Amino acid sequence: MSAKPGLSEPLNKPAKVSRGRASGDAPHRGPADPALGGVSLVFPVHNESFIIEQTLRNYIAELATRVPELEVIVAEDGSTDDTKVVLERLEKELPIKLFMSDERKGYQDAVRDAISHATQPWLFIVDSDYQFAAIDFWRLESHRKSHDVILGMKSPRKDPFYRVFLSWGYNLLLRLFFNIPYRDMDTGFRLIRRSVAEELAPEVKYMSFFTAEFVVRAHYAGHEILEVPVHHYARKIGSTTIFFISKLFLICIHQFIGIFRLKSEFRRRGLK
Ligand SMILES: Nc1nc2c(ncn2[C@@H]2O[C@H](COP(=O)(O)OP(=O)(O)OP(=O)(O)O)[C@@H](O)[C@H]2O)c(=O)[nH]1
Ligand SMILES: [Mg+2]
Repeated sequence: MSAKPGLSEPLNKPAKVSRGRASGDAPHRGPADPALGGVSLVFPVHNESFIIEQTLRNYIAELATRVPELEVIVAEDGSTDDTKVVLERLEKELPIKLFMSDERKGYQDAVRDAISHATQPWLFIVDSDYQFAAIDFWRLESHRKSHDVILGMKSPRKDPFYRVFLSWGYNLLLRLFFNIPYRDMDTGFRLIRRSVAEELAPEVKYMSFFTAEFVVRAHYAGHEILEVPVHHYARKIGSTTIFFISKLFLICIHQFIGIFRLKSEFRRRGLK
C-alpha cells in the first residue's frame, strides 16, 4: 500500500482527488469488511456539552452493529462548561473509552494522545460537534483496501464566508508550496491507517489542528491519500472552540509561518 520513495526521489504520484459535491444518494451502509480490521473512532472534545451526547449516540447507532471491532475514544480536555459531567454520565451507558484532562492540551495534542490510546488498525477521527453525518463514514470506508489516508472533503462547506475564504487560501498555499493536489486538508472527518498515524503524528509540529501538516507529511512519505466529498453542516449548537474572530489574525500568521518551516525542513531533508 505504501511504497516509500527515497528521500531525494521525486514523487510521481497521480492526483487522488474526487471533486464535486457529496452525492445525494445514501451510501451503502456496511457492514465493514472484517478482513480490513477494526476501527477506533476518535472524538476530540472541548466545550461541547450541548451536542456531544447527540454526536456520540448517532455515531454509535450507525457504526456499532456494522463495524466489527469498533472502539470509541473520547478525548476531552480543558472543558469549562458541563461537558465532563455529560461524558461521565454517558460513560456509564455507552461503550466509550473516556479520557479527560483538566488542562487544555489543544487540538493537536488531544488528537496525538487519542491516537496513542487506540488499539484498532484504523482511526476514524471526527470533530465532535456534529458538522458531519455519521452515515458518511461509509463513503470513506469503501476505500480502505487501496488507501492509507481517506479524507472527507466538505462539499459544500457550510461555514461563514470568511472561514471558507481563509481555508481556501490556506489549502491553495499548501498545494503551491508542496505541489500536492488536495483541496480540504484541514477537514475534521478522516479515516487513517493507524500505522501511518503512529509513524507521522509525532512529527507534526509546525501548524495547528494536526490534519493539514499530517496530510503533507503522509504525501511525502509515499502513502496513498484520497479525498472523498462528504456532507457538511453548519454548527447548530455551541460555538467555535478554536476560530474566534479575535484570534483569526494570529492563527493565520501561525499557519503561514508553519508552511515556511515545513518547507524548509523538507528542503533540508532533500524532499522535492
Ligand atoms: N480535546 C480537544 N478538543 C478540541 C480542542 N479544541 C477544539 N476541540 C474539538 O475539535 C473539534 C473542532 O473544533 P471546532 O471549534 O468545531 O472547529 P471548526 O469546526 O473548525 O469550527 P466551527 O465552525 O466553529 O465548528 C470540536 O469537536 C472541538 O470540540 C482542544 O483543545 N482539545
Ligand atoms: Mg466544528
